[in-house]
Amino acid sequence: GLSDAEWNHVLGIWAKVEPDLSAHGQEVIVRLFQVHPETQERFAKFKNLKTLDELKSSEEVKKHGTTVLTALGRILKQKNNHEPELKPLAESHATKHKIPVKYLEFICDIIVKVIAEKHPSDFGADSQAAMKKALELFRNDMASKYKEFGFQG
Ligand code: HE6
Repeated sequence: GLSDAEWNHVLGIWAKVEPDLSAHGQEVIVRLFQVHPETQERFAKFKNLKTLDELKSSEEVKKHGTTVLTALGRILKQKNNHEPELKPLAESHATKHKIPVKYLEFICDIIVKVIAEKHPSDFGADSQAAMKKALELFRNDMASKYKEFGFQG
């Protein structure tokens, strides 16, 4: 797990993200689809978006980015006790969407990069290290829940 100091870093930077959650979420989803196009194919509703311009101007993409970061923020705020929030997310992503753990790693890396770009002076080395650790914990726990739902990830 993370120390109290590490959680303070994580929740401190998250408090800077939250006032503009939808812009962060939009950037994360657009970047995910650009860098890892195979992830976009998992979304029936985004198959029609072909160009970067279309992705950037899609209200649906923005809305989905907000949904994803809202769910992630709720999990981070539980610190090490995220089981009740994590379980339904793991269930839907394992059994319904069938999203490999590798894709979770992709999005987590992008989240760190987007926060670093948008908050250069508030997201120092300690803070970045803490966020990476929290996202690793999230992914590892998603992976073990996946297995409980019979998905090898
Ligand atoms: Fe997904 N997702 N997701 N997801 N998701 C979500 C929260 C998805 C995610 C990583 C989702 C995904 C494919 C997520 C999804 C629907 C992810 C919520 C709250 C919902 C919802 O309630 O609609 C992470 C890290 C978090 C917190 C891929 C690919 C990745 C990497 C759908 C295809 C699909 C869907 O609804 O179809």
